[in-house]
Amino acid sequence: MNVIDLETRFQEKIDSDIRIEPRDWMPDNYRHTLIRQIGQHAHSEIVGMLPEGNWITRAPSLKRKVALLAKVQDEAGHGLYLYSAAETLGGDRDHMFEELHSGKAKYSSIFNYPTLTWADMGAIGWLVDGAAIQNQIPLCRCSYGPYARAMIRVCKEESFHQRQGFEIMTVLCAGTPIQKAMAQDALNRFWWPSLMMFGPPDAESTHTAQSKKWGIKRFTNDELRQRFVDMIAPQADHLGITIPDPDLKWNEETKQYDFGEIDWTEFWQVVKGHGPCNKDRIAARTKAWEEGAWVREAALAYAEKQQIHSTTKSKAV
Ligand code: BYC
Repeated sequence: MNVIDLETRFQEKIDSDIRIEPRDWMPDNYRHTLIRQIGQHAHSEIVGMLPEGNWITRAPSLKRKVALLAKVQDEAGHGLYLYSAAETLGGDRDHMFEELHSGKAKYSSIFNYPTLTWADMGAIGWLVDGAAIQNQIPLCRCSYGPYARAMIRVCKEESFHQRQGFEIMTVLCAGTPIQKAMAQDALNRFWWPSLMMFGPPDAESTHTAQSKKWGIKRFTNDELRQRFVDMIAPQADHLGITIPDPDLKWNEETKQYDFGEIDWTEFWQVVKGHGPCNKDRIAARTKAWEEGAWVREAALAYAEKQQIHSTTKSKAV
């Protein structure tokens, strides 16, 4: 079969909602697009542990500490599933780490903002995990099997995280005036960066059209961003805090919220490595990688020893 026939058959499978599995034929660019997106997603989970990890020792009670610790551990787990999913496509894990540490690989812009108060843990759970769910639920129907299956468990855990964040915000908003002000301040700082998580506007998105054709993305960046605004606006009303956007208002005709212009210059600055915490995040990951070298060496030595042991045993049988 020639490449054109293979591509036609591949697209027919996608159009009939038949999953693509690791051993199936796929166009090179489909493979590269997935390795890129899954790799960036994995890095986002791993770097995403840092702003929250910053608060584990300062969580206000044992209960809060345990819950935050579990959330950060879940994120490590998501990163590991995702690196494994990228490996099923031929992605090389060490190479992906090298790209992260050299600043070449992207990860979500949101994690380059600092977490200044405990209320930021509420805002991240509520908004950042809320945005992650909007973006990732459609990925459970992604055309590539291992990515779609990984997303099912990730989404279950993310929705638990979002509830946890909303509960922190609920307690703060029902607390003292100072606590409520902290919640408002966290919303003020995380609102616009959360909207940026969905990526550039559709008109400027380089990959959306092809990724939709291939069933990797089911919705555009702007469609998902709009759903997020529509979900969060009533929740902010319920909490009694104000979204920092004077243009945000319900539109009776479209049955959606209209909202203000996003600062795309800020977005691209952060994506290109010039956000408030980019350098700290990369430095923290590089340090962890270097300090973990002995663990990787020990695990490798153990695996090699086990392999020699099982080969000798099977020869004896
Ligand atoms: N930040 O053509 P576009 C999480 C890049 S983790 C940085 O629209 P695409 C969580 C984009 O990569 C959240 N870069 O791209 C973890 C592309 O650059 P390249 C992460 C961004 O791929 C812990 C260029 O801009 N979620 O949820 O079609 C705790 C053009 O964009 C960003 C995922 O990764 C950004 N915000 O769409 C809590 C989900 N946006 O590669 C929560 C999976 C865009 O050409 N990923 N760029 O150099 C996706 O769904 C898609 O990759 C995106 C972007 C919607 C993010």
